[in-house]
Amino acid sequence: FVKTIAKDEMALAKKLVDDGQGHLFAHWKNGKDAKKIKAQMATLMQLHKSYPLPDGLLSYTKNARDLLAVSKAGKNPLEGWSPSVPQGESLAVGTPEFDDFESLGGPLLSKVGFVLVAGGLGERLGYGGIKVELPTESCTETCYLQYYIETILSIQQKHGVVGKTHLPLAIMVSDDTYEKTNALLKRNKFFGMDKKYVTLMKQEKVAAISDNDGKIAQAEDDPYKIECKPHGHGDVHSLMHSTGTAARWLNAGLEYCVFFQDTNGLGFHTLAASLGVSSKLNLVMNSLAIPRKAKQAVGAVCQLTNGETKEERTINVEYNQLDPLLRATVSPDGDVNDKSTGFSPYPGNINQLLFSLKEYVDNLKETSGVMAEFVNPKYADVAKTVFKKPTRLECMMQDYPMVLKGDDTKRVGFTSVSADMCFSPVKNDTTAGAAAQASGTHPAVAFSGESDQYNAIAKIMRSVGCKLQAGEKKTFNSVTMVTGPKIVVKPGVCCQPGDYKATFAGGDKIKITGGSVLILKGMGKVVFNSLKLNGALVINTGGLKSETVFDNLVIENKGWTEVPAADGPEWVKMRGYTLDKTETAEIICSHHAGKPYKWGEGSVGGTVVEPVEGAEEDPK
Ligand code: UGB
Repeated sequence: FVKTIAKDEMALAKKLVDDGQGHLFAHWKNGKDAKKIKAQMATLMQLHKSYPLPDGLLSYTKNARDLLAVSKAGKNPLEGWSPSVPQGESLAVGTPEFDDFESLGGPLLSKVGFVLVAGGLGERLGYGGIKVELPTESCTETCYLQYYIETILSIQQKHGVVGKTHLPLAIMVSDDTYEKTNALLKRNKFFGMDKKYVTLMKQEKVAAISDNDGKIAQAEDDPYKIECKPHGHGDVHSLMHSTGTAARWLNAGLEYCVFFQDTNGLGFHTLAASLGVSSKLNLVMNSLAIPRKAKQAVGAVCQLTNGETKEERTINVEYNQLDPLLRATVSPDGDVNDKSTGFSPYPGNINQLLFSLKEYVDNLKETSGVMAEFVNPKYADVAKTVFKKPTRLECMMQDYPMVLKGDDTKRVGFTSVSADMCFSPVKNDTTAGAAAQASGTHPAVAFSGESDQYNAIAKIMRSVGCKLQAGEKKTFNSVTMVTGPKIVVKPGVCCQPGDYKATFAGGDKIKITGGSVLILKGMGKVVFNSLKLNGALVINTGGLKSETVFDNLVIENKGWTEVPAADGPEWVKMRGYTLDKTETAEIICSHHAGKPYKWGEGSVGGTVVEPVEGAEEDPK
């Protein structure tokens, strides 16, 4: 085969044979199938080079053998460790404590780099495209990626930036998501973001393993093809290192970076407050968390103390490992609620992670960002010698505290906020979502993601005194949610809960019925001293220079309602409804020579109203 494959490929093939992978080459026949042999070696080289340890594929198969031996022996990886509640803050929106942390973190917003992990295919959701292209809600049909970028741009425009840089966004993609993510960005001109500040980092797959000896799996129908599988979101740390992204951000003057998931429309309401907690507690890693119900299928953030070495680690313990750990140590009843609170004492991990950038970059230099791996084979026999199908090693981004050293191990904590304010992912298809809701857990479908977004804004508005009626509960695709009032406030108008007080200054003079729709777009400043809304109102607040004060606005029209929809685009079918926009009042604010525009008295039905004078620049 000397003529067919390159020198370095031959060297790798020899090493693999010594590693017990002779089966990968057993079908080769000299002088035949040169093209297929080349393609197979290209895949093996790629797997070899992309694995972030020095011996590449050989390190991978060694790790696989070690972890599979532990799994076969049924050893508990947490043996010897005892859990307790870690340091952190539990906060509620609308309390002085939340406001204090938000004020402390507010000035740090302009020092954050954003990291979106979007390499997952979303198999549980069963959507044909990429998840970040899905609309967050049906009122404005803003997709997730646009929503994230709008948030970053709004923070940048309102809070300024450090030095000469812009607030950057890094997106981890995979073979499954790269092309569509890139095309979505290009088609939409990066949603207004300067493309210089968007970095796409591609994670590579790893080889599937077919037995306890770490044998690399071949595709069933073609021995020249290597079966490959995703390695998990833990790859994001080695990519932040190998692409130089984390170091570049630190050099540009940023101080924090936040990691977030592909479909969570609530993730950023708590960013300033979390930054406040990170700053006050001097944390290197801060997990945004939710109060966790015992046995809920989310991991628990625990402080683990080793009985022998007294070593301490604050880390996520996955829910399936938590119950046995608690039974073996501090709680004979296992994973149960604290009677006084009705919740598990351990905060629930939602995988939104805030890092202090300096320590992060220092640690990446030492560890290259390589996370500890785990393996989860499904065995076909009791002796655990045969797998039902090939398995692979995986790693998770929340396992980062395992690679911390020295005092940094003590600087890990959490910020817990109720889930309705910070976590509503879209992960399940309609059948799984309905089953989840029937069993008492959150459905995590497109309809719930949408309703939770409206309800979170309504909750913030109520916390500043506004009188909002609760909307009707409706059922679509067997999932039931409160559907109103439907309120969308673009981050350019209000980004953090603390911004709402000034916007809805009238407090209880803001009255909105449960079936109403209120949409505030743009980047302008608006102040409502009084608003009565029964219908649909869309206000384009204009650009940064616009300032409009509504003293007494009364809107009464037929508004918008859901109508069941079994057909249409995939994102509509996932919800089971579409919006009938029957009648809308629309106001377009513009800039009035530096003076706030006073709306004064005004009663509007379903017409389009434009305060004239002063052209407004497009916010983007
Ligand atoms: N992701 C990648 O970018 N690459 C990958 O290889 C895999 C995923 P899932 P998961 O939210 O309740 C996590 O699949 O892994 C991205 C936590 O581990 O939606 O099952 C993917 O695109 C768990 O502790 O979640 O579980 C997405 O953006 C709990 O917090 C993100 O990673 C759980 O999320 C999450 O991927 C949860």
